[in-house]
Amino acid sequence: MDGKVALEEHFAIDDTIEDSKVFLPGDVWTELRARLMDIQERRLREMDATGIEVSILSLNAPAVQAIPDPARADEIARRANDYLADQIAKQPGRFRGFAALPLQDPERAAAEHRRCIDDLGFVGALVNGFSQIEVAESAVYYDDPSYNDFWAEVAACGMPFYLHPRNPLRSWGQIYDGHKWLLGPTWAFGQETAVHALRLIACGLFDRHPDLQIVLGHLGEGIPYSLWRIDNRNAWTKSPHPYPAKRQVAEYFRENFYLTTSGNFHTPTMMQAITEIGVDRVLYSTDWPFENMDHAAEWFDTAEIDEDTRRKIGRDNAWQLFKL
Ligand code: GRE
Ligand code: ZN
Repeated sequence: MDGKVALEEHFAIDDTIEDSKVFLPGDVWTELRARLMDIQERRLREMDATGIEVSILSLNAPAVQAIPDPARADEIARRANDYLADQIAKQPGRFRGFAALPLQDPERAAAEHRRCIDDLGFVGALVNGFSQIEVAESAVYYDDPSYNDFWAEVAACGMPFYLHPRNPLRSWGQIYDGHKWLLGPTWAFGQETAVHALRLIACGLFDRHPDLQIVLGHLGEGIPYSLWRIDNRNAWTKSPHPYPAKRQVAEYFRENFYLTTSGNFHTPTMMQAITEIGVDRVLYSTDWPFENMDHAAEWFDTAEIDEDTRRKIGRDNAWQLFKL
């Protein structure tokens, strides 16, 4: 299918490139490094070859979220965002941008968000999970009340917020001890991000901002498969553990979330996502350069779905959501 839009597509700058090395070291690193640092050459050729008209680009992970010093996090976020804006200006018809945000300081993050949308023309933000703040051994999630004003700013600007994975801190990841293979995209990314998304739902964020839209990759980080159980566990007890939000988790999930196909090129999983959240809330993505654009396209372009559905997921939903 031609004219696709893809929105979990990463690049790196010198200050952040090393963050990606732990995931694919050794021989593959040379290749991954080159893929991450390139924007105008191979990336564009791959987009042409796989029918992607527009890529919405975002910084690699965890990058800014893993810089405990708030001033330094702000500096790197601004540097990455300025670099991205320059790159987009070379191919404005093919590239758009998501802001990297220094959430170590909610006020700075809100200001950078505003700058990226208003001055740089970005179409939203992509944040790599929790932020480490002041000390490396910290993990702050964005349901914390200190982010109330930040979220008000994001909601007011009307552009989506992509909650992208990162690994748990090593000191908090005992469950993975001796099973390093489960870290990253195999399992830990999804678990970490799904819990963060559920925290946002439960804290009442979407009661305060009913129009706020969150994007999750990887066809929903496992949530669609668990959605019914999240709301219906121990249904015989009249009041299981309460949370501040007013409604059931599934209601927010269906009104405040979009899911992308990044790194999850499997039709039954996509059908499950469509069944739970609706065809208007699923968006094509690849997760380049960690996944291949040709693997994504060969799957998606021939998946057994009707052409209306392919068009919506491949292009129209994103076109509308990001006001392209
Ligand atoms: C990603 O950011 O999407 C990613 C990584 C590392 C490994 C795989 C992956 O940062 O998808
Ligand atoms: Zn990704």
